[in-house]
Formats: sequence, C-alpha cells, structure tokens
Amino acid sequence: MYGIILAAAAVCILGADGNYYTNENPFVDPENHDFRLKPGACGINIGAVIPGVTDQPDFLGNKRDGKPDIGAIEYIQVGQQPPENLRVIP
Ligand SMILES: [Ca+2]
Repeated sequence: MYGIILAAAAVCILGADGNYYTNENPFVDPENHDFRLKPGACGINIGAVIPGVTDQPDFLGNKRDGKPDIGAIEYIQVGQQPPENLRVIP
C-alpha cells in the first residue's frame, strides 16, 4: 500500500520579499500572550544579526546566542542554558 505521509514538522519558506512564512503557529500560547517559540519553530536561528540589537538580551532578559531567532524572545531549549540568577538556598 502506498500513500503520501504528511510530516508534522513546520514548513518554513523564505519569500521573495525577504520575509519567512510558515504553515503553523510558531508560538507556545499566543492566546495567553506567551510568544516564546515552540521547539522546532520556523523562526529559531534564522534571524538577522543586527549589531546593537541582537547582541543585547531578549525581551525577557535572556542572552541571545550567536544565531538570533526571529521575534522578541530567544528560544531556549530546556536544560540548554541555566538562568544566570539561579541560586541554591540551603
Ligand atoms: Ca538562536
């Protein structure tokens, strides 16, 4: 039996206008104002490096990596980067 399997992965296309287009909502929960990127979202690591902007912390104060993400909030994979202000209180 043959058929077409449609993958669940997001499709990300660079348009002739220089903007990226995707077939899915890239945000965690936009209805509740959570605009962090979901794992595997199209905008991860494809943002432009803009000196003076992408070398600054993101909207939430997190450090951006060398491959900026599209949007105000840098995607952080769980366990990838510990918070800088984390303290263990005995
Ligand atoms: Ca990134």
